[in-house]
Order: sequence, then structure tokens, then C-alpha cells
Amino acid sequence: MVTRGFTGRARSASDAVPPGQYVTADFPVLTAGPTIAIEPEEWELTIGDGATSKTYDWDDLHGLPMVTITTDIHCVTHWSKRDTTWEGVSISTLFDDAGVDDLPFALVSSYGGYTTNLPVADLVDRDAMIAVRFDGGEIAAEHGGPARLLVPHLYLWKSAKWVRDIRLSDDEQQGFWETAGYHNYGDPWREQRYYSD
Ligand SMILES: Nc1nc2c(c(=O)[nH]1)N[C@H]1C(S)=C(S)[C@@H](COP(=O)(O)O)O[C@H]1N2
Ligand SMILES: [Mo]
Repeated sequence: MVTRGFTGRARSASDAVPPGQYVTADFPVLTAGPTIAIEPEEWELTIGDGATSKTYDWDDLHGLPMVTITTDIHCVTHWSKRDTTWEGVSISTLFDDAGVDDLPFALVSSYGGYTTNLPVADLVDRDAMIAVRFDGGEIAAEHGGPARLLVPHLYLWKSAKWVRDIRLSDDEQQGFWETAGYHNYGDPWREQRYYSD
């Protein structure tokens, strides 16, 4: 099975963090609302394009090839964390397996109701994954375990914790923070924090 976009190359050549960011050794928790408690046995992820959809449980997901990435992550609240290691299934693998059409826009939804949107190209042509392990262990519930989206090249609000659904569409629909004034795309290297940036 191909992993079209996943390269595992994650650090910028210059070793810098994006403008306006500071490096922290901590791993802050940022959630709009409570931590969602969900057991691996009850977790499911649906990938759909309006015509086709496929639902994966924990075992289904672990039947797909896993990839590992070590990458810096960047939160819009100005912290960056270096060299975080994540293991999971790349989105390109998942979309190929689900047989969904390459539509331009994705809306990602989480258990608990959080949503975020991004271009499908940023999911399939870059290092984006459904992560199930962080730094060699399970992902803690407050960080989105058992499974979260990880899109390391965009601000971390795009990396939906407790991910449950990715819907591909011809029409762009904005997510929770995007509707509330955060930048629609959120490239940390261009400091796309808010809509006016
Ligand atoms: N489901 C869900 N995912 C979410 C959020 C959230 O509130 N709910 N917050 C986002 C934001 S704004 C950030 S910065 C990161 C924080 O991830 P962390 O708590 O693991 O540091 O999760 C993102 N994913
Ligand atoms: Mo955030």
C-alpha cells in the first residue's frame, strides 16, 4: 500500500522555530472544553466523501501500515515543542484504503464536537497522520488519546484530538476556531494566526 505524501522529513533546514514562537519542554494542554474520555474499544473513525464512507475501529486501524515521525509542533498561543515522536497511520494510506475521492476540502470532527477544516492536499501530500502513540507510549487522554489527527506543518489547532470523522467535500466548511476568527489555513511559518493576518 502506498503512502503518497508521508516523508518523515519534518524539521526545517534552518533548525529555527517559526516567527513569534518560543520553545517549551512542557507539553501544555489546550482544549476548548473538557477532556474527552474514550476507550480504544469504543473509538471509531469514519472517512467519507459524501458518496463513499468507511468506518475503522481500533483493530481496523492497526491493520494498516504504521509510520513514525519526529517533528516540532507549533501552537498559535506561541509555544513550540521540539522533536515530538508520533506513530500512526498516514492520512494518504487511510484515504487510499477508504477509496475516497480526492475532493479539495476536509472537515475533521472529534468526539465532543470539536471541528477543524483544512485542504485535503495538506492531509495527503504532507506528513499528516492519525496518531495512536506519542513518545513511545499511548497518547494521554488530555492530548487526544486514544487517537488524534497530527498535521505538524500547520498550527496545532488543526490537529484534532479524539478524532472521529474526516469528511471530504467540494465545498469548504469551516471548523470551530476557523469560524471564531482563527486563520483559515494556519501556516506557522507565515504567522497565519488570525483571519486578518
Ligand atoms: N478535539 C479537540 N482537539 C483539539 C482542540 C480541542 O479543543 N478539541 N484544541 C486544539 C488546539 S487549539 C491545540 S493548540 C491543540 C493542543 O493539543 P495538546 O492539548 O495536545 O497540546 O489541540 C487542538 N485539537
Ligand atoms: Mo491552540
